[in-house]
Formats: sequence, structure tokens, C-alpha cells
Amino acid sequence: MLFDVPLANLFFRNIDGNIFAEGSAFRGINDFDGGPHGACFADLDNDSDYDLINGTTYSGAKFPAISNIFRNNGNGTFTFNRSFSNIEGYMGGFADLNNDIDLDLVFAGNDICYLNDGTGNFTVDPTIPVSDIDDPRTIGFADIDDYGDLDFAVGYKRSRNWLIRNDLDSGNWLKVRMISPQS
Ligand SMILES: [Ca+2]
Ligand SMILES: [Ca+2]
Ligand SMILES: [Ca+2]
Ligand SMILES: [Ca+2]
Repeated sequence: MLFDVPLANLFFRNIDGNIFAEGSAFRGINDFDGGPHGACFADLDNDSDYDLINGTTYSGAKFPAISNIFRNNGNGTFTFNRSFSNIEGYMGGFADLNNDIDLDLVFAGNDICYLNDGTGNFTVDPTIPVSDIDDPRTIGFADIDDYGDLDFAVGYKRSRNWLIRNDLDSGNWLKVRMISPQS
């Protein structure tokens, strides 16, 4: 998938080996607002299909900074669900931040996160202690302190990078070490 300016928003489906067909209009995702860049697919509403969010980069009369969620109709076409206005960052990332088995949302560089109610509806929740950010680009999640919750890092182009530790004190988790049978 490719989003950029001045290119149109494009969706490429692999139809035969290294042959791709563009089908953004057919799939209902060609009408993004803003200067779209990062695309992230994840199952936001727990119905076993991949939904989509696009990140935006900058605001202005021509490209307002609006990120949109599109839900998968179950057949590879999408329906617009909701927008997020004035969002920092090239992309939104999904991870289960509160260990309740649904995917929550953080935009790279934003100072809030959004918690999922399990059906793909997001509400503003814990603040994220970032400051003096400039041009956030990307976000990645991992349990870096081995406490059973997902922490994350945000990469910036024009300011220092941030590593955010999740101080979750609720929710259940189990870490399993898989050991293959001895032959
Ligand atoms: Ca879904
Ligand atoms: Ca769906
Ligand atoms: Ca969650
Ligand atoms: Ca952690």
C-alpha cells in the first residue's frame, strides 16, 4: 500500500506472482483527508478481518491533518468509520496496551492514547509523557522491560527519539516459553 502527495492513494492487490492491480476506489479507501502517509492494517473490531488506519503528516488548507479509520466489510472492501483531527505523526500503531485482548491506538508523536472498547470504538485515555517533539515518523511496540505490558518507541526526524514504558498495573498476562519436543 502506498500513500503520498501528490500521488493518489493507492491500494495494490497481488493478483499473480509479481503482478499487482490497483483498486482503491473499488475498496472504498481512495478518499482520505489530509496528506496521507502511513497505512496500518489491524483487526480493530475483533471480527477476524483487517481494518485500516491512515496517518497524516501536516496540516494546512490543502492538507488538513486528519487520520481516518476504515473498517473491513469482510470481503476486502472498506467503510469509513471515524476521523482523528490534528494528529501528530506519519502513522498510527495498534497494540493491546491494557491487556484486555483488543488493540489500542497510539499515533506516533501524539501525547494521548486511545483505548479500544473491544468493538473498534476508541476513547481517549492515558496521557503519554512526550514533549518537544518535532516531525514524528514511526512507532513500534514491544515489552522492553519484561513486565508483561507493551511499551513503545517513537522515531522522530527533527528531535530526539522517545522510548515510552507502559506502567500498566492491571490486566492479566501469561508469558509462555515454547520448547519443542525432543526427538
Ligand atoms: Ca476487523
Ligand atoms: Ca469487518
Ligand atoms: Ca486493549
Ligand atoms: Ca513492558
